[in-house]
Amino acid sequence: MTDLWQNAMDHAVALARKAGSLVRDAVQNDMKEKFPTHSFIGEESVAAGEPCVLTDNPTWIVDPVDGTTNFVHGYPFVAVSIGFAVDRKLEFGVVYSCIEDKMYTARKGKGAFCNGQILNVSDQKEISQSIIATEFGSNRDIEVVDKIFSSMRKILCLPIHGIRGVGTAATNMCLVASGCVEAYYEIGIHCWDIAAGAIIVTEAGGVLMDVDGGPLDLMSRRVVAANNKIIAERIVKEIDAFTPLRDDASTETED
Ligand code: LIP
Repeated sequence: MTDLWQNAMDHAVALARKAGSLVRDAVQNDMKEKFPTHSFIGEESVAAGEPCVLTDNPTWIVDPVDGTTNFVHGYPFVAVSIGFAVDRKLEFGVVYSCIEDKMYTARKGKGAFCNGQILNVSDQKEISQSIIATEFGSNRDIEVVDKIFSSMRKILCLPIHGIRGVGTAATNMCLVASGCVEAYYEIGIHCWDIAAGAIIVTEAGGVLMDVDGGPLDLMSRRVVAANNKIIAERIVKEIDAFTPLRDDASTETED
């Protein structure tokens, strides 16, 4: 019996690996062939030592598997996240929540959609009636963990209706765009986790900002995405902000 389950698990791991590499190849290689003059920022390419710098050149910002931990454990929220920026501004975003088979899309000035249905953020203005999404992230440094808990504690006790998080930043942002949660915030994410979701949120009528209330900086690894400014600014007041190493820290170029 033990061997039988071990076989099943080995099969699941092999299947997951196959699916992951299919997605990776499709997203990265196909795009490089089709748009050879475009720039490319992706989780895997940056891990392989390629630069992570946003220039005016048309740039694909891609996470083939957002929710890697979910993917490995079979937790059913995994997304393909593809953002596209020109002149450092997002033009469109596509997030495919694979297990749910939900295709979220948004193009600048043209609205946001899920499987073709238009998306609108929630119209809730009362923080006490809101659900807020966030994540614990992957940093296990005790000071960082304390700040994450302290922010959550303060936000929970405002009070709010609840805290949620599905383990993928891209999907959390699409849930803001869908009106299911009022806001999502996180410190420690990367540009490829949030680029596509960012334009999906704004095209659904939402707002983006930094965790200190300033404008969102895609490379800063900090984000607040909310249905409106009132909710976003209320959350910002409770966040114990910290500053992770920027995504472009080692590759910054002069303008
Ligand atoms: C993950 C995010 C998740 C966040 C993790 C990580 P990955 O992306 O989507 O929400 O909490 O810190 O960045 O690594 O699965 O692509």
